[in-house]
Amino acid sequence: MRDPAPTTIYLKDYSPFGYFVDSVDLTFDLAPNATRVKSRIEFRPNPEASEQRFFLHGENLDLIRAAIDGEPVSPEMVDGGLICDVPPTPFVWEAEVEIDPANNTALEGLYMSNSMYCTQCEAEGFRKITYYPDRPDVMSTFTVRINGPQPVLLSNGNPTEQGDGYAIWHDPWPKPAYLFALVAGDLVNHPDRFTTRSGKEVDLNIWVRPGDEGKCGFGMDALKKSMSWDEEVYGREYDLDIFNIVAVDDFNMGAMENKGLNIFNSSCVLASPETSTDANFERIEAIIAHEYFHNWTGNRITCRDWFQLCLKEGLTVFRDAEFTADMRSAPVKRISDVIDLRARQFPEDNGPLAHPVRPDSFQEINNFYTATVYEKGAELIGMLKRLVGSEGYSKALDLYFERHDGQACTIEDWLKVFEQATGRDLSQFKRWYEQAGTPRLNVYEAWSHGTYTLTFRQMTPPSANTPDPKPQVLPIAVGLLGPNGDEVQETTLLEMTETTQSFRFEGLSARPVPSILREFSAPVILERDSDNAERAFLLAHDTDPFNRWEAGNALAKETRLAMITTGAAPDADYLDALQKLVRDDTQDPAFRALVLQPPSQSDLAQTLHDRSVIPDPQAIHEAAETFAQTLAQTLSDSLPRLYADTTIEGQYQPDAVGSGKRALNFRILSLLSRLDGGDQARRQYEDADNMTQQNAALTCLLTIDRGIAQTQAFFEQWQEDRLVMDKWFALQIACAAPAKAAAKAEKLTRHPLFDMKNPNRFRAVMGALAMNHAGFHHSSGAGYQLLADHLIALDPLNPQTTARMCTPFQSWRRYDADRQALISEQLDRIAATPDLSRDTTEMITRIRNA
Ligand code: B3K
Ligand code: ZN
Repeated sequence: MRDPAPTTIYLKDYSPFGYFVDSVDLTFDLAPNATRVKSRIEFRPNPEASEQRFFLHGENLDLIRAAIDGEPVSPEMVDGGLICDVPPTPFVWEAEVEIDPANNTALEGLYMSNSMYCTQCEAEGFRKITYYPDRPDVMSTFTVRINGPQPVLLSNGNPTEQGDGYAIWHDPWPKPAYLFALVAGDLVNHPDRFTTRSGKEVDLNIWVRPGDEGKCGFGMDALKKSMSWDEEVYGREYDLDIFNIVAVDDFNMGAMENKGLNIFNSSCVLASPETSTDANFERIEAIIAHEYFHNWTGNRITCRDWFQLCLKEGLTVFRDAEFTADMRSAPVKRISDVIDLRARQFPEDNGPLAHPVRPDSFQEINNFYTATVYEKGAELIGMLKRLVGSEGYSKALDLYFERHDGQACTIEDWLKVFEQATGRDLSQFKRWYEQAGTPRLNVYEAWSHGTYTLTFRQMTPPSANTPDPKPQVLPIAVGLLGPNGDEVQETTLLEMTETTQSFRFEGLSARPVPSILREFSAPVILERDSDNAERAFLLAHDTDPFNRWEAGNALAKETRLAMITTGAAPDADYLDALQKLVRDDTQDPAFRALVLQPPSQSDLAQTLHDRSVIPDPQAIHEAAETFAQTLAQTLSDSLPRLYADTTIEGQYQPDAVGSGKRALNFRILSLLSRLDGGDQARRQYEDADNMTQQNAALTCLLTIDRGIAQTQAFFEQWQEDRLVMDKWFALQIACAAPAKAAAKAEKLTRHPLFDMKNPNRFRAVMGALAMNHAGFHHSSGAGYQLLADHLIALDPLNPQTTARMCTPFQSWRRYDADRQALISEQLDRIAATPDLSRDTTEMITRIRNA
C-alpha cells in the first residue's frame, strides 16, 4: 500500500489531542510475516481540547478486532488511520492488528534485520505497529509483553517478568509513542554497571550479534563517561534500573534514543582498532553521548509537535559537542564542527531546501531531520550561551528541567526560561528560529588618532521561506592584534542587533589587525576585504585557535580560487606559511593536520557561485591537484622526516593525542605519495596493525590512481565484515579520478556484496559518488544518471533513505547550463516515477523549484 495523499501540515494549525492516554498495554506475538499486536489503552477526554474526534493513526495495519470497554466496535477506516464513536467518559480501547515485519524494507515501525526484530518509531513509525494517537504531545506509561522464541526480548523501561518464550517490560516514565522500542533476537551482551551520584545502581548492556562482543568495550566506556558528564555538567542522573543499547545492521540513520533502549546503526557503536578508524571512534563516542543525553533533552522533556524538533535535537547536539570538547580538544572539535556546518548546512540554507531551524510547514517530517535543525539548531544554543554567559545558561537550564520535566514543550517555553532566568528580552533572538538563510556579515574598518572603528552590516538573502528577512542578534567575538603580533585587545563580545552597527576601540597606539568572529561565535558568512599577508599574520599570531585555522583556511581557499579564475600559480607566501607551520613541533599535530586539510571542492564551488562565477568542477579539481603537487615539492626535503616523526610506535590507542598525530601523519603521507609513487604508502599498508593506518594508506594510493593490489588484499581480508566493506566500497569511488568515478560506482553496484536494502551500503556507494565533486559533476552526466537510477529503484523499498540521498542534487543551480540541463532531466525522470513516495516527492519538488 502506498502513502496517503501528500498534504501540507502547518505549525499554526496545532491543536491538542482530544484525549489523554493514562496507560498503554501491548502484547506482541512475534512471527516474521504475521506478527500480532494486541493493545489495551486507557483514554480519558481532555476537557481543554476543542476537538473531540477520536482519530487514531494507523498505516499498513490489518485490523483483526477492536473493542471499547470490552464491546466489539467497527471503526471507520480513513486516510492514515481510523475514527470511532467513543463515550464522553474515560474508556478502554482494545485492538488486535497483524503486521508483516519481514517485508518491511522501509525500516520504520517493526522490521527485521538479519532475523532480528527491531523497531524505529521516530518520527511517525509507531502507527505502523498499532492504531494510536501517534503524536509527541500524547504521553503515557507503557507495559509491553513480548511472546517469541528468541533468547533476548527487550523493550523500554525496567524488566518486570521473564519466562520461557516471553518477557514483560514496564516503563514508568510517561513517553510519546515515538520513543517506543522493541528488540527480539539471538543476541549476546557486553555488560557493565554504573552507580549514579545518588547511589542508584544501573545495569548497562550493549547487545550485539554473536561474534561482535569484542567490539563493545569502547562504546561502553563512552556510555559511562557520558553518564558521569551529564551528572557533573548538567546535574542530570539516569532514571531506570537498566540501560540497553542494541546494534542493528539495517538502520536508516545513526541511532535512536528510545527510552532505556537505544537502538544503534552498528556503524555507530561497534569499534575495534583493527576495523575502525580514529574518525569512527570519535563519532561513536559522540553518538553514544548524544543518544544518552536525549534521556533528559528529548525524553523527559519532549517536543509538543514535530515543528519543535530543534528543541531536542539542537540542544542535544550542542550538549554532545560540549562533551566531545571536554573529552578531547575543544579547538579541534570547534574547527571540525564548522567545517561540517559549512559543508552540509550552508548549502542547505542557501539553496532550494532552505528552511528555518523551526520550520513552519512540512509534508513528510522525516525530511526535516536536517543539518539546519540539528547543526544550525546547536549553533543557536551556542549563541544563547554566549549572550547570557555560562552562569546564565546554567540557571536557565536548571529552570528548564525543573519546570518542564514530564512535558511536551515548544521553542517559546525554551526561550521563556532563558528570559526569566536571566532577565533578557529574547524576542529578537527568536528570529534565528523563524528565518531561513545564512546571514552575510560585511565588515568595514576605520582608523584615526588611536581609535579603531569596526562597522558591521548584516544581510540575509531573501528566500521562499523568508522573503523579507529582518536583522538578527549576532554575538560577534572580536580580538585585536598589534603590528608585532601581540594581542592588544582580548576577546570581547560585541552584540549586533541592527542592520548596520559600529563599535569603537580607543587608546590604541597603532592600527590593529582584527580577529573577528572568534570561535565562530555566530553561524554567518563573514565578508571582509583582506589580503594574504594579513591572513598569514593571523595564522602565525592569533591567540584564538579557531581564527588561526580560519586564516589558514582563507589562504587555502583564496590561493585555489586565484588558480581557478586567473590561472595564477599557488601563492608563494601561503606555501611558505604552511611550510613553517607543518615543521613547527610546538603546534598541536591535530591543528597542523586541520590546516593541511584542503578545503572541500564543493565549498570552493559555493564560494565561486557566491562571487558570481560559474564553478567548473573539473577546473576546481585540477587546481586542487596542482596545489597538492606543488606543496609536496615545496616540502619534499622535510617529508620523510615529518613522516617518521609523526609515526606512532607501540600499541594503537584511539585517544585525541594519538588521533591528532595520525591525522598529521596521513596528511604527510598523502603529499609524500605524490613524490614517491606510493612506495611509503605501500609499506604503511603492509605494516599497519590498525584500520586508521590501513585506510589512510589505501586512500593515498587510490588518490594517485595506484593500489590495485591493496584494494584486492583489503577485500580478501575484510569481505566478511560489513562495516569494513562499506569503507572498501566508498573509498574506491571517493578517490577515483573524476572521469572514472561514475563508472567505478556503477561497477560496484553490480558487485555481489552491493545490497540496496542496506542503507549503509547504499550510502557507501551513492554518498561516496556525491562526495567526489568533480566525479559526480563530470560533464558526461553519468554520475547524475546513476544516482537517479538508484533513487528510483530504492524509493519503493525505502523512502526515507531515498529522500535523504536526493540532497546531492540540491546545489544544481550553481552549475553551468549544460550541467543544469542534465540534472533537470534526472529530476524530471524521478518526479515522473509512478507511485513515488511522499518523502521523495517532497524533496524532488522542493529541489526542482530552485
Ligand atoms: N532522534 C533520532 C533521529 C530520528 C530520525 C527519524 N527520521 C536520532 C537522534 O537525533 O538522536
Ligand atoms: Zn538526536
